[in-house]
Amino acid sequence: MPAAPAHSTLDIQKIRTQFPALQQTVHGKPLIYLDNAATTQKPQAVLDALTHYYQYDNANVHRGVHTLAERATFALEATRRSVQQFIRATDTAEIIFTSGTTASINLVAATYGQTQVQAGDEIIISHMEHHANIVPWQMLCQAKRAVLKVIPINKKGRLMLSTLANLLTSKTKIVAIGYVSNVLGTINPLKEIIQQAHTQGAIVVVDGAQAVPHLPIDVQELDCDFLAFSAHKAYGPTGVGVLYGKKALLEDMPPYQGGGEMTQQVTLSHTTYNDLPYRFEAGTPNIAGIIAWQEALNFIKQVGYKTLMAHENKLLNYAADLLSSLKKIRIIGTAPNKIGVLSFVVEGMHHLDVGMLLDANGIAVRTGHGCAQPLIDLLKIEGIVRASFAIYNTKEEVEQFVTEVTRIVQKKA
Ligand code: 7TS
Repeated sequence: MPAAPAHSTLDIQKIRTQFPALQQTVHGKPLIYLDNAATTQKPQAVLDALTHYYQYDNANVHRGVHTLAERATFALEATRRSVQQFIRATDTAEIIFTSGTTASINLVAATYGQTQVQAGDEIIISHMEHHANIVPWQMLCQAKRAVLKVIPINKKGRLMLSTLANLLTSKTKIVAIGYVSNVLGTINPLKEIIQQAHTQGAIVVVDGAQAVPHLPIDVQELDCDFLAFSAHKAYGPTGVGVLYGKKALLEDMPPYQGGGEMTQQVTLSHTTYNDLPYRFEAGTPNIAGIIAWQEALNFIKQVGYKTLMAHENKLLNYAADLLSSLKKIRIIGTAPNKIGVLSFVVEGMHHLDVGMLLDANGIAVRTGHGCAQPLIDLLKIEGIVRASFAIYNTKEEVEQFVTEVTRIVQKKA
C-alpha cells in the first residue's frame, strides 16, 4: 500500500471548519465531497458576504448617488481590482464581469469572432475541450462558413502538440484552448501553444475554468489574448465569472448585448457606447456574487497556490496509486502534469451505478460525459466516474472513497 501523504504544515481540519456544507451527513454518513471540478463548496466568509450585501448594501451599481448604491458600487469595483491583480492584468478595463466561463467564451465568439472571422478562415480547438469551448466556435464556424480544426490527443490524455505547427495556417484566426481538462486533469503547455499561435498571427482564447482553482495565472507572462473563468469552481459564488481580454482587442470589438450600463448616449435613432469594461456589461450584474467573490479570492491568497497544489497533488497521487491497484478499474487521463482530477471507469459497470452506490455512502463524485462528449467518444467509453479534489479534502476521505470503490468492484466480481 502506498504511503499516505502527511500534512505537516497544513491544518486541513482548521480549513474544513470554514466550510459549513462539509459538516453535514448524507444518507447518514459524513459527506465526502469529491465533485470539486463541477463546483467547490464555499467558505463561511463568502456566505457572510452574500448575506451582508443583501442585508445592508443592497442597491444597484453605477447609477445611484445614495449611500447604499455607493457602497455596492465600491465593493463591486474592489472585486474587479482584486481579480485584475489576481491574474496580473495590466488594467481593470480588461476585466469584464460575466455570469461565468460559458458566457465569457460566448462573448468572444459573438463579438471578436463575428467581426474577425470570415468564410474560409480557421479556428483551432483541441479534442479535450469542454462543450463550452466547442459549441460557441462551432456556431461561429457555421454562421461564417469557417473551418473548425482539432488538435488531437494521445492515449495518456496529452495534446499531440507536434500537430499544431501543421494545423496553424495563415487562415487561422483563433486558437481556443483549455488550460486544464476537466475530465483528464491534464495541464496543457499553454505558453508554447500561445507562442506558436501568435507566430501565425492567430489570437488565443484560454478556457481557464479548471485552471484558476489550482494554478496561479499571469496573463502577461502567458501572453494570452482572452481568458475565461468562473468564480464557483474556486470557492466563489455561482453565476459570476470574468472575461479577461487585452485592452487593444477589447477596444476594437463591437458590443455584445445591448441595454443599460453599456451605453454613453442613447437617442431613438442612435446609441454611443460606454468605455471598457462597462461596454460589455449590459444590465444589472450579479452584484452580491461579485462582491462575495472577493472573499473567495482572499481565501485562495491566504492558503496560497503552492500549498493548494502540493496538497491536491498528494491526494491525487495517493488516490491514483490505491485505485490503480484494483482490478477492473481503468484510470482515464494519466498525463504527468495534472491537477487533482481522477477519472476512471469500472469495467462492466455503468458509471451512474457507481455514482449512486458512492452517494449512498455520502460520497459525491461526478458521473457521465463531463460535458466533453467528443473526448468520451474518442476514448470509446460511455462515461466516467470522476473524483476531484480541493484543499479541504483529506487523506482519510481518499481512503474511505477507495474503500467504497473496492467494495463496489468486489460485489460486482
Ligand atoms: N470549461 C471547463 C474546462 C469546465 O470544466 C467547465 C465546467 C466550463 C468550461 C463551464 O463552466 P461554467 O462555470 O460556465 O459552467 N465544468 C464542469 C464539470 O467538469 N462538471 O460540471 C461542470
